[in-house]
Amino acid sequence: MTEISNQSFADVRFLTSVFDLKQLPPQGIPEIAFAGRSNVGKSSLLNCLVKRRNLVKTSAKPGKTQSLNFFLLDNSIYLVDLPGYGYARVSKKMQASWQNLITAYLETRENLKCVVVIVDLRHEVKTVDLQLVDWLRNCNKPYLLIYTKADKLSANQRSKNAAILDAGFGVSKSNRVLFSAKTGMGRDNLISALDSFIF
Ligand SMILES: Nc1nc2c(ncn2[C@@H]2O[C@H](COP(=O)(O)OP(=O)(O)OP(=O)(O)O)[C@@H](O)[C@H]2O)c(=O)[nH]1
Ligand SMILES: [Mg+2]
Repeated sequence: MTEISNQSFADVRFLTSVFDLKQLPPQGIPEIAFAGRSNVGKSSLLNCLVKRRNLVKTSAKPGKTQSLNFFLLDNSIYLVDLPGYGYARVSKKMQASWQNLITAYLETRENLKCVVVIVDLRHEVKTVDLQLVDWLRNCNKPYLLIYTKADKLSANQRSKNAAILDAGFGVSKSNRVLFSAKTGMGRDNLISALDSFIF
């Protein structure tokens, strides 16, 4: 079995972009999906996790990732970068079609071991994020909350904001990770949390 904590990340590659459920790769190996609002830093977190600067395309403009992008780690784990939700400047029709695709994907994918829900540590709980977390709870889907962009706050402000988010989402410290893709803060905690979901 492959533990993420044992990875050198020498073998990680882009596999495929999925725009339609029919295009999903076979389910023989565990899968971890990365979800969150547009521009929150999903793709950056993935790059940081696999120690690549530009494996996953990131952008200062929201709405960069528009399909389910599958990456293959050591031929043994799928990492899936999801399109961001809640970006008002994408047409309603586009938003609805992404939402349908993401929901259908999350509902049907049996090898999905964990949905990593990424939120911005600087912001209060957003309704769309809470809706996703509640929906995952109702479907009994394992999830992990990440509070990212921690580098943008002082240590003091970090703990204050984290406590507010903990209360808003109804999670304890052990169910979330403070993270920064910029400094790598929280990367080790993220990896051990993911390993606990895979096994
Ligand atoms: N300071 C700081 N900036 C970050 C961090 N994570 C992401 N960013 C910046 O936030 C912006 C968006 O990052 P992406 O990783 O493209 O965000 P995304 O969630 O994949 O966005 P979409 O694909 O559009 O939904 C980029 O300008 C990143 O450099 C972080 O931890 N710290
Ligand atoms: Mg992205």
